[in-house]
Amino acid sequence: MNAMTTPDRPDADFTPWPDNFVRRYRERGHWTGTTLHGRLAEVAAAQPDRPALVCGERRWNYAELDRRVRAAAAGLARLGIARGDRVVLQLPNIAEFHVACFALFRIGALPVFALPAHREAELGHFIADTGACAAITVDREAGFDHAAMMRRLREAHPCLRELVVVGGGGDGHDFDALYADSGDRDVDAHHDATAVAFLQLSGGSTGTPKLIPRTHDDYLYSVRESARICGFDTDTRYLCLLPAAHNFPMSSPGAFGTFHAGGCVVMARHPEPAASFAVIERERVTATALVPALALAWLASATRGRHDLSSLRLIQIGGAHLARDVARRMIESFDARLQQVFGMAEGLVNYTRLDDPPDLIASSQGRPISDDDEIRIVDDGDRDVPEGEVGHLLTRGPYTIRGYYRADAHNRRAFTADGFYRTGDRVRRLASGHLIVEGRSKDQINRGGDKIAAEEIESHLLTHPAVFDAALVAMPDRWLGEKACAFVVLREALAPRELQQYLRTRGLAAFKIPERIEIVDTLPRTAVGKVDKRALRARFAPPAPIQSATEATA
Ligand code: AMP
Ligand code: DBH
Repeated sequence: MNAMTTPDRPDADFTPWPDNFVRRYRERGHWTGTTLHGRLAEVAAAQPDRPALVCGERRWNYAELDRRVRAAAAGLARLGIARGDRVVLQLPNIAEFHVACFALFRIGALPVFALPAHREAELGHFIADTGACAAITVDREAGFDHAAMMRRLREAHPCLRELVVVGGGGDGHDFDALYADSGDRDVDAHHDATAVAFLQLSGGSTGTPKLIPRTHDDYLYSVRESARICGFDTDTRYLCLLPAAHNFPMSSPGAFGTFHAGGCVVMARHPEPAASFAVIERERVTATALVPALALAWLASATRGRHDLSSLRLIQIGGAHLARDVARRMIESFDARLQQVFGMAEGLVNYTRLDDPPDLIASSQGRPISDDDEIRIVDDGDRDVPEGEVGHLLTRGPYTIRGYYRADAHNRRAFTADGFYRTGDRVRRLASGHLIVEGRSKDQINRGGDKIAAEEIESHLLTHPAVFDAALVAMPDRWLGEKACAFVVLREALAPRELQQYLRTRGLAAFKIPERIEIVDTLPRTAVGKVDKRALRARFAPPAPIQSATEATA
């Protein structure tokens, strides 16, 4: 436990905005003092009969969603979960994700968002880092027994007292039992919008993943403005295809933006194109968010022409670099508007605007949400580069954090002294304010939107007795954009496959296991003795382009 954390100040590890900024963001109407669950309750009261959430055969209107959120909050409170407690939430894209989320908000407990792909290494770190007292998970997903994993984690981490399992499972509490006999009892809803609402995940570039404390005030601002920019309203039917805990489908405008606008969220448990097209047709979906890898899969899917996708008005693509040519093909191939989204769980989100010319939509990653998003593009010495030139993107604003959770040493590097977040992205800016992402300076692999911190995997590799040195770099991949390749110097013979298997036994998410392992005699070094990753990356040839379904059959 961190000495700074006291029960009455659960978010003492949170770096607040300085007072003059707080005043400014309130005066300008960005921060309204409304909580995320407060907004959901407002919408539910205003339009109880409108559809709110679809999950397979289950359809809930706002009254039903609101009732379940309140009942689940009462149920969680009965388990002793209280204001300020941290609760690990690992669920697939099912309705319970949002019920759990808003129920925890009502209590004032902080969800710690985990991806379904996360395994013991990541979850163990989240639990230890946050002192989580409970976890909410699913019994099985994609053939994996999540409940059993959480039970093992509970044995290893005594702080983790309670386990709630959707679908029941062993000695965990059944999620559905949370709703039971709470009658009309309601928890005394937590009202402090300045408080941290949850801990979001960062892709990270360090040895251990860092957590991102987001407040109700700052997050609701980004959600509200995102919904406005993207034209979400009560007729919006948003398909949540990407993992629901990811910041993009949660808030840009995502599910929260849809709820904010009074629209309907459709949860998709499987992201395959054929299944997505069927759901779009059946549910008359109007908007969805993809990563570039999914956009390629949509283009390549032969099933596209078999479905009526005419309801789809907006396709958002973000999370990783979108090739201009793929953007153009998306514009040509679908009758929906394309929008590029360049965002980060730390805050800043950029959108191409709905009325931007198609060329700008295909070639830029959009401009910031807010006039109060401060953008600096600087050289290695933090000096502003001339307008239009490429540099490191720094940002500060009404929904960008001032510090990671419990990471003082890292915060000194990740933020400037005056509070700008060093995004690690290299960008240039057009006269219109639109940004073009040209690359990155952070030591990270962006595997189709899933971020892999090189240092995290290198340190796992180095725990193997046969490994002397290791460097993880991105190699080009025609579907995912990038995959991870580990260059490894060995002390004794070891097959690459054994090393991959070893990483799996360390309990890492599958997407982080390097697809390729190259055994080398030495790693190249720069003049100052650092591993020369640029030289390692240069060993890969660029990938061949992918044909779309129509081209392939032509
Ligand atoms: P995270 O900090 O884990 O939320 O990941 C955010 C990072 O994803 C950004 O800093 C970028 O490096 C990358 N990213 C997100 N959207 C885009 C995009 N549209 N184009 C290129 N990179 C992106
Ligand atoms: O990659 C991201 O983290 C991201 C992409 C688009 C994001 O957090 C967002 C939009 O909000």
